[in-house]
Amino acid sequence: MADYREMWKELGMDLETHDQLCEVLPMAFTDVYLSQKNRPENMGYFDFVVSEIHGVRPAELVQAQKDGKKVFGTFCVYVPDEVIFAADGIATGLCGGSQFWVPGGEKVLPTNTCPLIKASVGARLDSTCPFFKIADMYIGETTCDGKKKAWEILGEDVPMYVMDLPQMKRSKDYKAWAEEITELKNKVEDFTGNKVTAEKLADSIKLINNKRRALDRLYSFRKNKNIPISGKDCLLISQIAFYDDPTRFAEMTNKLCDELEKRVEEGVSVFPEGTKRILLAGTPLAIPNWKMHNIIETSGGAVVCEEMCTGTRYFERLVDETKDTVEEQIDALAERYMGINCACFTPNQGRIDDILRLCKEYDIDGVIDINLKFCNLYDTEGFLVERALKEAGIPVLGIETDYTDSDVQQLRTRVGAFIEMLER
Ligand code: BJ8
Repeated sequence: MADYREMWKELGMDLETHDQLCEVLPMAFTDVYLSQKNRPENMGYFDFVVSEIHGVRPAELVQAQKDGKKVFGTFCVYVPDEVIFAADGIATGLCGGSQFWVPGGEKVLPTNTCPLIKASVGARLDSTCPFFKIADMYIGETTCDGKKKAWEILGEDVPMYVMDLPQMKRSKDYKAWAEEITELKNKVEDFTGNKVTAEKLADSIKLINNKRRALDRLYSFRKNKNIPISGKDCLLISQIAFYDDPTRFAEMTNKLCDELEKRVEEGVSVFPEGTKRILLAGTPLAIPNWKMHNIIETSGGAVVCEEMCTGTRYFERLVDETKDTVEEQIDALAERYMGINCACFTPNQGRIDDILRLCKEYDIDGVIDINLKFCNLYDTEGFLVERALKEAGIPVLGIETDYTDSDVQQLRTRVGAFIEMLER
């Protein structure tokens, strides 16, 4: 990584502790990623972004702030980035995916909080992540209890705005979410000093839809019998999607897709014939959480789809681009975002239908249902998900894990045995 110490210092980061993170991350990346054979050449861009993870994009954000822009940190795929970009703001995902930050979160949160929340709070309070220091405002949401309470703690440290997400999907809930999006628009307009016009919102709807189209295209190649890209690489791209510049991200993902198109024509696969096709369902895998993909893909499986927020929940379905008043555009946003099926909704049959549909589309041999430890929502919903899969005759393995490496050997044994029993 180039030298960004001056920037980190100016951001008020704890440089000494941050150095420790900078030492371990490249090793983990080399072990998990660079050891793969026959990777697409155009993964080079994404490798570069990760190798400079705390440098290159943060430097762009700092420059944007010097040019008068505001940066908004988000934690959930229900928060509509379109509104932020339409006010000339920049949205960046902030979810923490490293055990490195968990002890910092545990200083203020109960131990039995999910690692994603603990890592996110720890990254901010310990000042060891530039993204958390750069964001001028955080946008939280009322999804799970852990997050709701974490916002109150983070809100003492940084301006925090919380969107009230409905927990059911009746027509009045769609209306309520449209109202919340309108209030977000007002807040963002106040904070940036920029008006969200219909023209600007139309542009940002296209901007974010293009990112979704690129990811959808990427995922479509994984439906092939010959799989031209590993699940690990696709996960990395999904994770980068949350914080990279959206225009450049879509461009680089499409460039990679052009290469994958050729690979498919030539019948290139990064996995040997007969490798079992796995769908991962469940809680999100925030960067740099590559643990499960690495275990599966070094145990005779190929991850070909993630029914996760770092996966299909992030990009499936576009926002209607044909509306031309702000009010109609906000309704279109509400419609698209309320179509996401997170376990925080009740009832949530839509998510089970999604998983069954994805199993068909991606020709799945087995599903691994992953739950981040202490996520009560996905853990409880796991019962219904796993029952539906069994009824459909699709083998499923439920796994609960966290960000530590302490269960890797045990998981390897369980995943290995599961893949072994899958028939083709
Ligand atoms: S839309 S999955 S990003 S809420 S894993 S913090 S739910 S205790 S991350 Fe999520 Fe939005 Fe839903 Fe997606 Fe809470 Fe569960 Fe932790 Fe979670």
